[in-house]
Amino acid sequence: LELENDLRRAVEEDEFAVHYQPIVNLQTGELWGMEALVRWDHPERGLLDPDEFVPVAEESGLVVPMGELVLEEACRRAVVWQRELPRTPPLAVSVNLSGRQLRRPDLQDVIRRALEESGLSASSLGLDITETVYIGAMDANTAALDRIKALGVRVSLDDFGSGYSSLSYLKRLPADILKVDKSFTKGLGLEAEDTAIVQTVVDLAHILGMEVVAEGVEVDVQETLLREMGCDFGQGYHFSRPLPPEGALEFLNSAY
Ligand code: G
Ligand code: G
Ligand code: NA
Repeated sequence: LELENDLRRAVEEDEFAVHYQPIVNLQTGELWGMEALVRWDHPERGLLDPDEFVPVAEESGLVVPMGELVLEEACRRAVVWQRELPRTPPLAVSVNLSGRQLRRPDLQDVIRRALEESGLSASSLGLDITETVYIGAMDANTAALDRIKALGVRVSLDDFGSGYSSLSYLKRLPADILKVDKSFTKGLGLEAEDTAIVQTVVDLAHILGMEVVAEGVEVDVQETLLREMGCDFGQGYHFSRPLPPEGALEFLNSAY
């Protein structure tokens, strides 16, 4: 409860920081975009990772105003980066959406406002929803995702394969991108099963018209195998840890 009260204040005072993890185009080697990852700059405890407060934010509903702050910050930041480093295609940014945010009737308005106020083009924004959230209420979530896709933003299914899911939902999933859970990336080149699963997911996603991001790329051999498999994008410590905005700008400068 103390944490919840602290979190309420954090939302009022905007004590959040947003870090950014690069996502790389594996086929060209170019930087493709950045994933926004929230941190809490707690006045006494210092910088906290999401696992220390996102569960409480979820339970209390504070994840809704928190998520709005993160979305607004990420859109503003992406516009600054795109201005400083113009290129084609423009740098993409993606933001995590909680189940609570997805179920809000005003979500479409919140996203539209964040785009308008920042001047970011909808095609530069991606929204990530975790697989377990999606399959928890598939009909309602499909409708919600259709509404936000109508704005022109990209939708990604996050942590694909991490839950007890069935492949049948992919038929109805209105996502542009599948993000393969890092537990599969881990075994690439080491476990024949993981290698086969990732290859199959890449092929299946492509047949269904989606692109694929491999999460948790940590070593060179994983990057090489993923490229050979035709995986579109990679994200992980091999490329970069999540970086504060200044560090992300340095990464951007060095990647261009
Ligand atoms: O940053 P880190 O790698 O520790 O992130 C851990 C998890 O926290 C991520 O998998 C992501 O699902 C969640 N997370 C990070 N940022 C946000 C955010 O802005 N909103 C929500 N709802 N979850 C986030
Ligand atoms: O849940 P989500 O996939 O959105 O969050 C990404 C999480 O994974 C963050 O906590 C981030 O710090 C972590 N992460 C990012 N890259 C790597 C990696 O290469 N290896 C591992 N083990 N974790 C990673
Ligand atoms: Na994510």
